[in-house]
Amino acid sequence: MEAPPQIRDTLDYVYTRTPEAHRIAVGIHFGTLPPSAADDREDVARYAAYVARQLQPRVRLNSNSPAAPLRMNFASCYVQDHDEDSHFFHAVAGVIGVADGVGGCRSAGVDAAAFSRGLMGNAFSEVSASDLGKPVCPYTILDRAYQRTAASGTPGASTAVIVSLAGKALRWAYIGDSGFALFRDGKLLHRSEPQQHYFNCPFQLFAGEGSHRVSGAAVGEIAVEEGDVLVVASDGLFDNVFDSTLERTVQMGTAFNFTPQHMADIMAGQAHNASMDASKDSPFSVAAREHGLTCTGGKQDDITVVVAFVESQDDMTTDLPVSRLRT
Ligand SMILES: [Mn+2]
Repeated sequence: MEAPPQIRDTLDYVYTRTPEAHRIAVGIHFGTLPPSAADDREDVARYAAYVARQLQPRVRLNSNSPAAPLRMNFASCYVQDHDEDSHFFHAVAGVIGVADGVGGCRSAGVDAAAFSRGLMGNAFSEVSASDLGKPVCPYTILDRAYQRTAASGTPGASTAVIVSLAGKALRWAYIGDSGFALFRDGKLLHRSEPQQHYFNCPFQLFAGEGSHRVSGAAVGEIAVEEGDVLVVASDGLFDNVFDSTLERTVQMGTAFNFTPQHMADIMAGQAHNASMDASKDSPFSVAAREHGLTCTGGKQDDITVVVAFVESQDDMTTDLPVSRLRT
């Protein structure tokens, strides 16, 4: 399997700094090993277990300054298929958005990327125009972005998720199966539950008469700590990569001091690998069979991955990243 070009720098970094067992354990073996070679290697399993043990319990560097304010250090990776995903992160406000244009519109001759791009472009400008000293409410941002996108007559439909860091809490609002996963000490702590009408038909936002579909958004918040790892992504990630693999990647990445960019690239690469592999099960194929469908392999799709490390604002070792809008 060829690796997508945008992740090759990260692969070079990882290949020169990690043992082979690490790469196999995380599922990074683009073009070098058949995926099946990784399955039964005892050294790989032992190695993965060793790394996982090192992370528990985590040494809490900020234990003597629990009041230190938090910030997020982000990066994103996008591997396109039909190029209908869109995303942003706003570094100062601490807000991430991911939207996934609904491909079903394509057959009707509609630009299936229009609504997702409109949503994220409008959400980014809403965040930029907000009082950056104050916490951002994801529901409000999603609602305003939806109103503006719908009012401009934008065609198509989209799922969307907005996540913000407000003090010590992570807040979210999402529609459909764009979502997020939060990891602490290398373990999945919280994961969004996709909203769908029926299998493979997610809730979605679109302009329509008298509609106000943002009111159906799932909203919530959870306390975060320094060292937590947040992954916000389209279903191109979550349908192709099992939570257990994401956990292993977070564990290995922590052990080897991956940056958010490394982690986002590796996760997107894993999803791309799985999406092109017709022989191995994916979360999508497992779910499809539970719904009585015949299905194996991954699901080809746009893959958007935004990774954010929750850091202490006292940690001056890294500059805050530059905000990004990808429409
Ligand atoms: Mn998708």
